[in-house]
Amino acid sequence: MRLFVALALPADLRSRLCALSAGLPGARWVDPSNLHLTLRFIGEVGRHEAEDIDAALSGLKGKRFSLTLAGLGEFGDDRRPRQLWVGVEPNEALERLQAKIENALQRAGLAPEKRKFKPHVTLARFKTNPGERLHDYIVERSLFRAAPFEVTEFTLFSSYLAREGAIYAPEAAYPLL
Ligand code: 3AM
Repeated sequence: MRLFVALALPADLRSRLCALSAGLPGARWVDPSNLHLTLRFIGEVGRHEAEDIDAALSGLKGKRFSLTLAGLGEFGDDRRPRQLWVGVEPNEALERLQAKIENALQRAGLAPEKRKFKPHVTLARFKTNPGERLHDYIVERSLFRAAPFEVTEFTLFSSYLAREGAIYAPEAAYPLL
């Protein structure tokens, strides 16, 4: 199975993000039920490895915290934009949780993640390059700020690539105290 660790988002927040998901030609909007904040991409693993990962994450002790989504940005460059995302206000607790997850996964035998953690919620990927429209879209919504929400758990998701696109399923949730 293909796995990743993420924060699931409350329904009202997903609705709020959904309201942003329009008005950009070439955008392939993420399905509202799929909106999430990735903490660690894991990739394809076998059953035993998945069990080790679950055990490592179950043993992790983390604290609840509040998180606010704000601002928009893109990954990629002007010639080839890859992802449109909503950002996160600076959040030490989130960084700490992510570092603990990274540690736990390395103890479970995974190779270290080399890429720096850039917290974001992907809103869209691109079928074609929207060009200037993408820049305008981001600038027009730059003051976007959602209400803070309480992060009380993190989730191990499986990702299944279906013909209609990715289907994400929560496999296990780990409470924060
Ligand atoms: O959270 P976002 O949407 O940015 O793009 C995939 C998605 O990121 C990313 O993992 C998240 C859950 O699927 N992803 C997919 N393949 C990846 C890979 N090989 C990857 N991230 C890193 N390496």
